[in-house]
Amino acid sequence: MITVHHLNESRSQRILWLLEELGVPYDIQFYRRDAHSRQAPAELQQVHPLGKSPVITDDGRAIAESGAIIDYIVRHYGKGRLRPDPESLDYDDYVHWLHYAEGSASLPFVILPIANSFGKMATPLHRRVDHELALNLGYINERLRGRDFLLGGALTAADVQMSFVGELAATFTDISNLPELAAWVARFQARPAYRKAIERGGPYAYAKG
Ligand SMILES: N[C@@H](CCC(=O)N[C@@H](CS)C(=O)NCC(=O)O)C(=O)O
Repeated sequence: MITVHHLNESRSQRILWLLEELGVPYDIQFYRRDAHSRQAPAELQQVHPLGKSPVITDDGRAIAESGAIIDYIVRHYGKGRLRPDPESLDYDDYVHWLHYAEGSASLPFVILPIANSFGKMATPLHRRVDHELALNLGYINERLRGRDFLLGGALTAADVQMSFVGELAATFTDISNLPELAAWVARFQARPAYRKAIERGGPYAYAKG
């Protein structure tokens, strides 16, 4: 059975959500962030050398990186669900969103708190971060125009992977001028499987409502 090594208030929440959407049984091993530094406890390094979350273990193997974990779960347990046909053009888009989430879209959110901690000294950095946020969030908003989910009318695992970016945007930026993005976050957060994953994973500040 899959074990999700789950750090509170973290990207591993979306792995719990994916497993709930697929109805795949799983165990959770809980880890708590240090209250001051927000870092993961050292025990997580015994599961995977990077010591980050999410990590899953399955059949004696540890798999790290959200995108790789999502791809693994969909391939091994999805039975063709939550992804387009691999022979279709949509599949290329699906792979784009799976990689884009952590490859580019989340980067300005990693830099933002660092820039904030430098105060006025970081003004040039802030300008760049603001530019990247506007560029990336605008791109996601446009993609969602006329679509309920990133690939069209139905949720795919690409939405699950991108959900953390949407939640960071809704939490740390003003998305009132990005109505498609705001509606998408509200739409996926209302799903029963999403709510169930929070019941199992514990408090999650990025969940609204
Ligand atoms: N790109 C990685 C990011 C992993 C990551 O940085 N996870 C954060 C939680 S959201 C973490 O473990 N932070 C605690 C730490 O760095 O000690 C992924 O998507 O899996």
